[in-house]
Amino acid sequence: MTLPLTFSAEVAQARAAGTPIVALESTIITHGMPHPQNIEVARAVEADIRTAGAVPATIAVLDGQLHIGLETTELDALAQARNVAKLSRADLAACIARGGTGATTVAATMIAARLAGIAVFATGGIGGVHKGAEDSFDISADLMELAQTPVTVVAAGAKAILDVAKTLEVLETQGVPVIAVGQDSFPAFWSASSPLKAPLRMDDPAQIAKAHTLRAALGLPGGQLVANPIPAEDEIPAAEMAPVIAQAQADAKAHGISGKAVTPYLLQRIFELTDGRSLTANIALVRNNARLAAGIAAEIARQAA
Ligand code: PSU
Ligand code: MN
Repeated sequence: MTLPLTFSAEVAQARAAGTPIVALESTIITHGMPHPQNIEVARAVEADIRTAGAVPATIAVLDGQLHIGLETTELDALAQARNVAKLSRADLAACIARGGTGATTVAATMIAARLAGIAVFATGGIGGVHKGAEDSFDISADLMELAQTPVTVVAAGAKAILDVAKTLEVLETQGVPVIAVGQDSFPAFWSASSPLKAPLRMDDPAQIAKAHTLRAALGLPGGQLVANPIPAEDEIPAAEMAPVIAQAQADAKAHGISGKAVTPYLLQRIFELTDGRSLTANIALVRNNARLAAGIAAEIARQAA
């Protein structure tokens, strides 16, 4: 059986020419941000990657085809579409089998990136262990994906809506390298730092690229989590975010939100409670991650040549 893979014209050309490619997820577009900011961000992030000398590959399932890179019209349509499925590891094959359309999470984007030979992927924040997971068992499949799929994921840490300490514990158990960039502390998404120290620190993209390649050479499965703090001028201090997060969580509980709906609900509620400031910070950190990811992808390509 041949996989129904479709490459955008730009990605097909980059693959032929050996230009570094950076994968991008689509759940952040369909479930993580409101329209029209979502399409503006999606376009800006792609442009940032091109400016940095790499080619963006936004990943999604459209009518049963796994797309590696979206054409402009496809990206526009996805950003406006309603009721798009959120696809993680468990959902990818079923969506393709049905001829459906869905946006890929971090886990599903990693799977697609590996299939396409893309080593580096930029996003906002990974999913993780939710607060209260000891009762809900809500742990994102993103963590187990990092343990088994060899893609380096650049994120601004884990969203502070999660139990970040437990998230780091699961990543350690799963053998996932968690590498902070430019600081010792693990970043907290909207805030540049957290009270938690990251297990590893590397400030040089070339070293991160080398570690990526060395994992494969050592026969280790899985990827790396590169934790890139939001630029200081764009952050919302953790003390300001804490009550907002608590309020959003209480609202989620009161409304009985569960499963896949939890993360999108919390992000939307936090957007409302901060009068949009959370989104402004979110945009800044994703673009910052895209630039670093392009640098790491270029180094991986250079070191392989
Ligand atoms: N980070 C964001 N916005 C998002 C997400 C992460 O800034 O929308 C999405 C990612 O796609 C991530 C997913 O993989 O949330 C995690 O969802 P869950 O907790 O249901 O696994
Ligand atoms: Mn979950």
